[in-house]
Amino acid sequence: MAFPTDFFWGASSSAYQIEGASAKDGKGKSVQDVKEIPAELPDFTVCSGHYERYKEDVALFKELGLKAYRFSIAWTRIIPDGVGEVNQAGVDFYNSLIDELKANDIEPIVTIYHFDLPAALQEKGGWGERATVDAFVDFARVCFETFGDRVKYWQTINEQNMMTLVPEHVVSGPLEGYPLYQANHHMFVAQSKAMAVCHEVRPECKIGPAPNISVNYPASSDPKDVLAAQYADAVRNWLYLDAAVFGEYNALALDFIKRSGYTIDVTDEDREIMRNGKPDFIAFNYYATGTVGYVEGETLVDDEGNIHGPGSQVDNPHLSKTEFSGWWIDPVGFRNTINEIYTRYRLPLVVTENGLGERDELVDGQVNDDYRIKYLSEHIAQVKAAVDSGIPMFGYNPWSVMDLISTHEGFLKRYGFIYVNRTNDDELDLARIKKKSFGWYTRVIESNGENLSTEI
Ligand code: BGP
Repeated sequence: MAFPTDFFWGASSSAYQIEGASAKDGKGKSVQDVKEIPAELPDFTVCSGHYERYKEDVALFKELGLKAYRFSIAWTRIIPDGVGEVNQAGVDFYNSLIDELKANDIEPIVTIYHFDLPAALQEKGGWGERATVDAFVDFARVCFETFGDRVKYWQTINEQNMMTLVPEHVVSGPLEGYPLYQANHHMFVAQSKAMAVCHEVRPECKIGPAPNISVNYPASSDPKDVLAAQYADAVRNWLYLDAAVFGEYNALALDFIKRSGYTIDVTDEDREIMRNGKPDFIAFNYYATGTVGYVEGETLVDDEGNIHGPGSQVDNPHLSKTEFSGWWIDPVGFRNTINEIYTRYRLPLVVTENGLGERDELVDGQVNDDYRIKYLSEHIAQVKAAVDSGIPMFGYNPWSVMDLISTHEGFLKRYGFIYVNRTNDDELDLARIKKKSFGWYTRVIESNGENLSTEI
């Protein structure tokens, strides 16, 4: 088998990280705009300047050879305070972007919500409040009605699992007293409702969740390590996909939540909503596997069977780490993850993020990112192996299409095929410069994934 001829070779971004223009044309503030940013990092007023330059950018995406582009819609551009009137200028922007993509035969794959909750909703308790569920579903409905004639592929919520496991990243203000797993539950309900609304409003459209999924290996064949890894996987991964696909709580994850002292109020109506909202596919982001060991005292499961945390991560002697972040590099783990997801859920899969963030250097007008070429080549080879083994995968959208603001390091850490000429403290001219990986990815796409050679 080979990649299907209509495989979505794409690339990925998110609104708050790429667009800039964070207060323009009636846009409201999101939690990203109001959160405290360390002095050495840029805020989100400019980012990559994509809001103004989207036409030039889409022309570059076309030259890159993209068949798809995965991006998100800023809730605060469409409904500035999270609820209420629609901001026409925001609608106009996404209409133009989508039309530009379609005119260039690039399929839009749209995330409804990527880490940028309206600040006005956060002030009222954010996802801790049931009112946010209704606000999200109303926003999603506006998206389906307004853009669904051209956007066929939708994702509900980007990395809900990371928002729950690392909440400081997406919740502005103090976390003390934040009802973590109740907020998480509200996102489940919101997601299921949005999937049902999508099918009702636009039966021809497809929709799915977009968590960050990667398997956890047991540190050894010691059954206790295996148990710890099972719990870690349940809490990190399967909780989110079981809720999206089966509309049910994963038993091990629920056990963990309860034993950790969290309470969740789940109503009969919630249960019904979760059972009725079904995804058409699973979108997922993959960066690095984990390895979990049973460590006496600070472990996931102690001798009495008590669960203390999402696992004690240990080193994996078989893998190396990325230079910048120290994340494990594990292409085969990508395939392990794909196999595990498909075996559990039997839905078509699309990769919505995967990639290498490094400190790219612009030297004589060029960026020789051979390390990224190697990383991507090895990871795409595993997608190919998965497709060869019969798993229905319909797209690969590495992070990121161009340099943009990373979640913790601004422009110090870059992922793109296109270099954006700016630093953290100087916006320079925002010129777009094709990296070496740009030409390499073009060739990959032209060969429909057959030519993965790193020589270029
Ligand atoms: C994912 C997010 C993206 C992106 C990416 C890279 O978790 O969905 O928004 O930022 O990770 O992470 P970072 O920017 O921290 O390197």
